[in-house]
Amino acid sequence: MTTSAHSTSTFTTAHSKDNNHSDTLDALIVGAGFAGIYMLYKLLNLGLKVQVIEEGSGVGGTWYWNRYPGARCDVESMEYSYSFSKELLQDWTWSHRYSTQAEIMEYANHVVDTFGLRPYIKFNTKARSAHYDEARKEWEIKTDAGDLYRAHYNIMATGTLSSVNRPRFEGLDSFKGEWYLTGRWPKEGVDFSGKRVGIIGTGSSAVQATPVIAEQAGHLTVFQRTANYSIPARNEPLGAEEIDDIKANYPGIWARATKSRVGMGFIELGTKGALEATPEERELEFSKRWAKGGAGFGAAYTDILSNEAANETAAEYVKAKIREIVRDPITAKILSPEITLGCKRMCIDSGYYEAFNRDNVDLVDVGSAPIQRLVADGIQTTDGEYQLDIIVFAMGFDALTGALNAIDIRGRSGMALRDKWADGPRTYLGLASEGFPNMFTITGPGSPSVLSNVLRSIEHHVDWITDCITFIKNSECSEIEANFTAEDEWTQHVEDVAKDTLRYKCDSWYVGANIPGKKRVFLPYSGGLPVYREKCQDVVSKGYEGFVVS
Ligand code: N01
Repeated sequence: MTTSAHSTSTFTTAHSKDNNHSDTLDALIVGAGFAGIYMLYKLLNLGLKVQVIEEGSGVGGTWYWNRYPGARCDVESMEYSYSFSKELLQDWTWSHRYSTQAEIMEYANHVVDTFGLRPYIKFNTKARSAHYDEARKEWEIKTDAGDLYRAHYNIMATGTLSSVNRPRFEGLDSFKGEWYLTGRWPKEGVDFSGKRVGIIGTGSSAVQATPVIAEQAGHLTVFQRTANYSIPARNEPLGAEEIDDIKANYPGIWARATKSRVGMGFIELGTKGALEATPEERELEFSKRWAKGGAGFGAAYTDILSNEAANETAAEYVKAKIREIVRDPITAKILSPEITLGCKRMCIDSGYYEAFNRDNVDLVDVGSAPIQRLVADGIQTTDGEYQLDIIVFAMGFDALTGALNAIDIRGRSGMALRDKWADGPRTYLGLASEGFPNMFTITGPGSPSVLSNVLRSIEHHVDWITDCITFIKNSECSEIEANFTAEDEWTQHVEDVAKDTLRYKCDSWYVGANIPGKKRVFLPYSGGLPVYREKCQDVVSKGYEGFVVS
């Protein structure tokens, strides 16, 4: 039990600690983020022998590493929460509409300690390889710490946005100042006071970090390659009445989330196309959503992500807001996106555009004058040199496949997952891949994952995997594996559904375009959570159709 001010009680779990990694485990889980934590909870409650290994020294996954200034949730905290335990929902109280990274970490630790999960997690332990031993029908997992685990099931809870896109700039070693990655932020924090700071990137991480660093630094230069859209969060403390109301209505909220394409019960989804509304109606609707803040802005109309003209109406609204907020017209113009709204994930900010009105903040357009190299004193672009003491790289992640491909995963006949996925990930439902029996990927490529409130997708996958393992156990079988045809059809389906969305055409991490050399493939499933859940349920109802159970 933590000493968290958010928590008022302890409740129970029914399992005992009995893990020794020299014995064969029922399951080895890689990663102690939100997926790994819940998977551990479920499997322990099945009475299985389970071990989690985690690279960090604490739980929280991507939240553990992304402790950059301003890091916050951009899904409302009251629903960026586990829904599996009624007691937990009542026991925990979030302080703000969008909570800080620190509070999310408190929550993750609270869950782990409340359910007695910590003894089953080995920290500072990075998975190096996972090889399937066909004769023993077991996975052999080796770690950087020199451990060897054998496990019947190998469950990858490695996260979707966890493998950092590291800077590859020429001259990085010659830079005399300090540099940091938002996705690997030092625990002790960074002192920006009086410093000349540069931040590279203008995605969600940079959009959150910029206003906070601007307040601390002597001077901040934002290096923007592509302008993206950002919607104000309108973050504020949650009132007692609002909290009580939400807590009393959780069943309804989860029911709505289950029916929502994006797994969010709080977001009011528009019911008609943008072009069906008059310009006055649209202005009213966008203004209402802009004033409310958050991701609901993009859900104003049904066709914003499928129809260029509809998209343009929302995009124009945001660009007008940028012109209204940012006093310098040249800066406002550079900040105005030329891309389709939502094709790169929209950002949610607290004072991002306003930060450019500060005297100590400059914007540099490295889209038109690219960064050439880092030099001893800063950054050199084709336009000139910028003198810096600190550089912050907010350049995102090798999304969905990066963390899996970083591990030497080998299935039948020594086949390497990264070779099999060289032309893009091939999965069945984003949960499994042919040739890799008894291996599951929580929120893997080909599942809704990042196109939803990821907590809902995690819970869905973990519940599905738990039911599947129970089925295998009860049927006295020992292996489950996706079959080639089912995987082929699903992989094609993921691509086909994506083609109908505007996101398909744009260069973003959704298609791997942010990583040099990464094959361009639409990574998550864009058919929506309800359709996806139905498909997963259908597979089960038909006796795990598309899987070979032996
Ligand atoms: O990463 P990004 P992020 N030279 O990939 C730029 C989630 N998230 O960490 O667009 C110059 O979005 C790149 O430019 P461009 C959320 O899902 C959630 O910010 O490729 N610039 C871009 O501007 C989000 O979508 C929260 O031209 C370079 C930036 O770096 C996802 O994580 C908070 C460059 C990268 O933006 C990723 O967000 C934070 C180069 N060589 C993140 N290389 C929540 O609040 C890259 N860039 C929950």
